[in-house]
Amino acid sequence: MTKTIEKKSLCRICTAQCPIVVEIDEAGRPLSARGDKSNPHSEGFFCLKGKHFPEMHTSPNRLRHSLARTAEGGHARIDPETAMDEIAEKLKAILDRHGRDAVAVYTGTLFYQLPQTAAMATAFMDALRLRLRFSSGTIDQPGKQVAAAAHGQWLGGSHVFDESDVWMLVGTNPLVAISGGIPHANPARRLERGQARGLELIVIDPRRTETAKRAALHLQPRPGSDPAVLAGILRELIAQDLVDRAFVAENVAGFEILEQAVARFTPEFVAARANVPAEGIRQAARIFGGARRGSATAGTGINMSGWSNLTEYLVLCLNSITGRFRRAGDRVVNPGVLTTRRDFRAQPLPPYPIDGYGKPLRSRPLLPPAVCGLPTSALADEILLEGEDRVRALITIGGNPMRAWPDPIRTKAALERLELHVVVEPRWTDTAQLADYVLAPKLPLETPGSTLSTENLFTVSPALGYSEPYGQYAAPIVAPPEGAELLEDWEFFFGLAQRMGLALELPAGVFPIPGVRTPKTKLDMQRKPASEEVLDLVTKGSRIPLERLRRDPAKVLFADEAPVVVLPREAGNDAKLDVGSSRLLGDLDAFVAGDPFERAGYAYRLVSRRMANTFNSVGTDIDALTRRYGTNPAFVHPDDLAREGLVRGDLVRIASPHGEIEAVAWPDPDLRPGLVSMCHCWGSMPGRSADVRKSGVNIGLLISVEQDCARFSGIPLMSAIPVRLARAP
Ligand SMILES: Nc1nc2c(c(=O)[nH]1)N[C@H]1C(S)=C(S)[C@@H](COP(=O)(O)OP(=O)(O)OC[C@H]3O[C@@H](n4cnc5c(=O)[nH]c(N)nc54)[C@H](O)[C@@H]3O)O[C@H]1N2
Ligand SMILES: Nc1nc2c(c(=O)[nH]1)N[C@H]1C(S)=C(S)[C@@H](COP(=O)(O)OP(=O)(O)OC[C@H]3O[C@@H](n4cnc5c(=O)[nH]c(N)nc54)[C@H](O)[C@@H]3O)O[C@H]1N2
Ligand code: SF4
Ligand SMILES: [Mo]
Repeated sequence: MTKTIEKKSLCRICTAQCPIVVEIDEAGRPLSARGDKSNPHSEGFFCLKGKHFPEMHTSPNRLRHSLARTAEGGHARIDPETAMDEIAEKLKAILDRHGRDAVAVYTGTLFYQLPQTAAMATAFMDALRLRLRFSSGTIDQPGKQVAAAAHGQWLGGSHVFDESDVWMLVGTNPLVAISGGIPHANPARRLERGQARGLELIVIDPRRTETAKRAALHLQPRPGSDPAVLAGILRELIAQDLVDRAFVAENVAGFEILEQAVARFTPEFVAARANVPAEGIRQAARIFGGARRGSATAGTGINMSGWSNLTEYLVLCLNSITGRFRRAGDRVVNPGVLTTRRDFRAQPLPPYPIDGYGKPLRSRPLLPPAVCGLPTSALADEILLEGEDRVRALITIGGNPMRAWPDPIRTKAALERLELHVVVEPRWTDTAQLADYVLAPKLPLETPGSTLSTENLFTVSPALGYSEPYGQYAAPIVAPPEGAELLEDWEFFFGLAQRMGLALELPAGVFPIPGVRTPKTKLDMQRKPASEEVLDLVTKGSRIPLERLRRDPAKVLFADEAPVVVLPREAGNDAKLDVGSSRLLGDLDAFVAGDPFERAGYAYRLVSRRMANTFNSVGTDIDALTRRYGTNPAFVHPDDLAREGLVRGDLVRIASPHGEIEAVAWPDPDLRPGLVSMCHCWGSMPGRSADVRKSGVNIGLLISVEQDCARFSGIPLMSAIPVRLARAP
């Protein structure tokens, strides 16, 4: 028997960042992982993906060195220093010739798991004064930033799950996505404990999800009809006198406007539009408004089904008119561990502009850049649209555009058109295969890390981030594979900056904190800092110094520190939250006028969903993770399958007004009839023949980036897509 040792770390596949124990063999190779049962925050929680996280470090498919495109069109090994020399020179030439708008950066989901990289890349883009920054955020939940801008944010913090007696989840399935909504660490157990305490869970989802099955009330609306459901609940809260009048009088503007805007959403009207029982709307209001503490929060489902901004805004209104916030003198449950030390105050950050942040993209003249960032759905067009000032160079990091961006045919054409595409990526993805340079990074077990990214998620929405003062440092515990020549992701940005003569100022944190000035550090560009140093700078000014976490890795909870309480409103401050934003509530008129996404001849709607064992495109190439279905099946209600003459395993042709795919049919009795539910980020390169039973299919082929895109963010219709089904010939 070979001897193995065990070391602790954090899984970095998804934002749950579960504490894990990694088994390492005599040669220092990580073999497998399990949840860390001794960790008081997660209590051993982890998932099957996490078990295979170490293998991603040793997999023969992992890129062990960087690659550059050859004159013949293939790729050949290049050492990273030479690659950076060449890339810096090419970037400089493009910038000199065409200006800064010829260069764009796309940061994907994995990017935000790497605090040092997020900070260094931001410093690099700032130093370049780079305007064209795109992220996966605008094809995810961009309505959150839009709604927060229109509504304002409460600087005292919201109620957290563990203390709440009601919780409402709209278009999110945290028991599978483990992505917030219910705190990441062990959401099922937290829910169980909450319910034992009396918490009532309300879920609004057209699918009877793993989370919905445990709800006190599950409303299963037609997809895309959430504005009706939420407006109906708001109206009932007011009708049943469940509004926190004192909180509203002091802190909320626009109440009468909201009251008027939702007046037409009687339970009967909602029942007809959303196809949920009228009594369910009354009951939801009774449960939500009757509780003392709680929150409503939303996920990708409602952001992708056409009414992203409006729905997220109505969710915020629900929380505000019921006063679901911490008040002066309340103890702050999580004052932060690794994030910048800050005050909590019982006052709002007042609304700020939704859009008008610079000039519109060439390809989207009617879409002024908004607070959620530039529309990633438009990036392919920015590359393709002819003109002197088109995008010619792209840096992609922590993302996989060929799988993730809507309309992969257009994406492929765009990526092929680029003069320079640099991809920082550990796998030989479809995207990497189209790149000019692929820089192979070290992976998390090989580099120092921390929980900062996930902690920082509180800035994105209430009910995200950690619900207790938890923080952890993760030391590098293994060396990269023998013979590998790898850089840490952040080193690439530092290396480019050095070569381009840029002076970098490194910001602390991963996402900016509303109302807080982030500490910044000027870097000595002559000397590359050590990774640990960068981590120190990224956590500079934190409430608990990172050094304490390094010194005592067993201590990960800091509830015993001096309590932090919410301060009273500053004298003379009369800021208010706004629940009467005409720019957002105006969408209710368009909504009432009819369903703009309906198309004659397309009887079904395809809704988005996540599968438990893969994370976006990560894991779709690992047998142990794809075994259950082998593919991303098209889940359909058994009655619908029967009507279409299909049985499990048949190939079904799914057509939208934009495109067509073939998928493997799979019965799902938990689905509302009339729907197809499918997971994204599968499939193969467009134009290459592949077996959908093995490679799956890219549902982005059904999505148009030109039609049915939301205001402000440009997020396309990625759920509730009208489709028709037919047996594949
Ligand atoms: N295992 C796993 N975990 C993941 C991911 C993964 O791929 N796999 N991806 C990660 C990422 S990038 C993200 S952003 C998060 C997302 O986390 P979530 O937002 O929780 O994602 P889903 O689990 O897809 O849940 C979305 C739900 O919305 C429902 N839905 C679809 N259309 C509508 C609609 O019109 N109205 C309503 N009310 N509901 C609708 C779907 O049925 C689905 O249950 O998950 C993260 N976690
Ligand atoms: N049709 C449809 N499309 C969707 C969605 C949907 O529901 N339906 N969901 C959308 C959502 S919510 C999102 S967030 C996007 C996801 O969009 P992306 O973020 O673009 O896609 P991912 O597959 O998550 O890409 C992550 C990449 O990071 C790489 N990676 C892993 N570890 C590291 C590392 O340490 N360093 C570096 N540099 N790279 C690493 C992985 O190998 C992977 O290729 O997709 C969106 N697309
Ligand atoms: S939920 Fe699974 S994939 Fe996500 S961090 Fe935990 S173990 Fe890793
Ligand atoms: Mo996402």
